[in-house]
Amino acid sequence: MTNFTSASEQMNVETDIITLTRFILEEQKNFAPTATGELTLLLNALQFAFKFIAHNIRRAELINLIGVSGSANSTGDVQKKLDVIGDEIFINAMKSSGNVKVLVSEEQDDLIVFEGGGRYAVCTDPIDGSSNIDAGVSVGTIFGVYKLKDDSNGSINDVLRKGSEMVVAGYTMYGASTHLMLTTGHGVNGFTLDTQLGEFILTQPNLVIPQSRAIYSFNEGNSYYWPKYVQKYVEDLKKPQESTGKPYSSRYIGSMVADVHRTLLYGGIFAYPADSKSKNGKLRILYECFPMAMLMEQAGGACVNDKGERILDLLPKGIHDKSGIWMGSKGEVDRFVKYIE
Ligand code: P6P
Repeated sequence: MTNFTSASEQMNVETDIITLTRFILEEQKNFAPTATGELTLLLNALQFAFKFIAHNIRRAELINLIGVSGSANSTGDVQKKLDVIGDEIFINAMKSSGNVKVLVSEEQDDLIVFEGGGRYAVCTDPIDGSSNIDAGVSVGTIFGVYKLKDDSNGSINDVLRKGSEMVVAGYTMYGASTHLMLTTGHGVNGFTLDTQLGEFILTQPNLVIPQSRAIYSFNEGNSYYWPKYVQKYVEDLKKPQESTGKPYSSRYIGSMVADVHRTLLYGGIFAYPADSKSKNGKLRILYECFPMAMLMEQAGGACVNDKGERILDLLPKGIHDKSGIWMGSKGEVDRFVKYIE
């Protein structure tokens, strides 16, 4: 048998790429052969929302750069904030999918219950970190999905549930390129948007977070308000470590999606502690803490609150409830938990 070298190999062209659409269908076949396909349709509606938001973010940056933005554009229309654009795109994509019954958005005070069918509830921060966008910092959409309770026609009881009941979670980060990190409960897979193809392509299959890494990511501007045990923990990170003779590195972007993305890929620990100023912390349980916690655990990491309790076991009482959060490499989270009084 002569060695067959395909033309594409000779031209170094990948001819068997896995798109997100193909990946979702294969997941359905592998893990839910008897599924109705509703979740697959929902994931495709999510995919469209990410593509459209990415398109608008790229456009918004261009518009800002050419100075049309301000409070109104050249034709006098009020310039919509990116948060509002992202929220409207998301609401319309979920509503038109016909598979979403309940939607919780950071931008909406109240729950949205759509007319018609739909067996899923989606919790989202449509554009997290948007205050950073003018500085060119990556922002992102964070999302988590619950399947409606069997006896439910869509109510707040479908989302005031433990994070461990989420069936899908992830984020899409809009930066130099658009990255989607997704879990459906079978590990974490990373996709990159090919803007020419208009497809998310599988680029980081079965992503696993390093077990430990000497990187910490907190806003130390709040350290005056931190409990003593947190201050002690961080102080010890700043000393030369026995194992390496070097202190930890500090990395903080101030956009959760960007900080979590780096932590997933490189390892380390990201935290937004609850403290005497913020009381329950700043990050929202349903659409920031839970989705990121599910991703971290599915990637082999860990995620706890300031008492060391597993974030996914928390039960929110309100759709915008907050929690302190510590997440990342299991070795790093375990080290933090030892300091809790
Ligand atoms: P601080 C962005 O506004 C955000 O909600 C998260 O994306 C980010 O992790 C956090 O707030 C940053 O907050 O207080 O450090 O600026």
